[in-house]
Amino acid sequence: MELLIGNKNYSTWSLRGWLMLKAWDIPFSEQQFVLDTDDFRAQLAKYPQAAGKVPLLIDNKDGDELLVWDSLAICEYINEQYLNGKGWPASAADRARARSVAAEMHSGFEAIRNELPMNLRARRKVVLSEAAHKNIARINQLWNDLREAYKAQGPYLFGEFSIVDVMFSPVVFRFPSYGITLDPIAEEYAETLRHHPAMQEWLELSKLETDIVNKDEAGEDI
Ligand SMILES: N[C@@H](CCC(=O)N[C@@H](CS)C(=O)NCC(=O)O)C(=O)O
Repeated sequence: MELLIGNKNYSTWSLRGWLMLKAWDIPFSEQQFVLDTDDFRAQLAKYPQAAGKVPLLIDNKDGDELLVWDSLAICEYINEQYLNGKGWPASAADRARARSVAAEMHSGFEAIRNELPMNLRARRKVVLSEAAHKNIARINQLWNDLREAYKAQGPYLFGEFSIVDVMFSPVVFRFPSYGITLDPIAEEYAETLRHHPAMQEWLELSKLETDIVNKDEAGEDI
């Protein structure tokens, strides 16, 4: 399999696709492009049936090239084809809850996305809107509630590492850049996810990058 991704410093959606494969040790090769450049657009234009965005997963199966775009679709595909369903919790009730949380993350939190772009190398001060404060409070509440409910089963949101953690992976990387801390239980979870070996690998690789993507630079240096 091949995964097309953007800059590790900035590309939240790329991180999800990459983490989904890395966390479960699924072999793949990666091609990385610099976001917001002509080269990026030209490379993605080679796959007209996809969305022109990263991550884009290409699975070469029996001579056929299967394209999967959109980070959540990639998670579902990997879960179904390579993990025998292990990407979601085991019980139907927990799966329903996990899918609700993953979908809420995937389709919402617009204010955080706009005002706190992932920028791993930055340490910045930002003035947040009320909508962003509400997004942060909702995440704080979700993480506290889930940790409370599943703490006996492991350190992640549903106990064992799952697609829900993959979906929140960029969020735990975003907050330290802007000095945002949560309640102790939620913060402990964020720290656990940041220290997952695959997250640390992404972070280390991001430090080798020097490209600047202006639209993802927010706030003032501290
Ligand atoms: N819903 C998509 C969003 C993907 C997305 O917006 N990717 C950004 C990179 S973080 C991108 O490719 N932007 C390039 C562009 O829009 O030209 C997903 O979940 O994968």
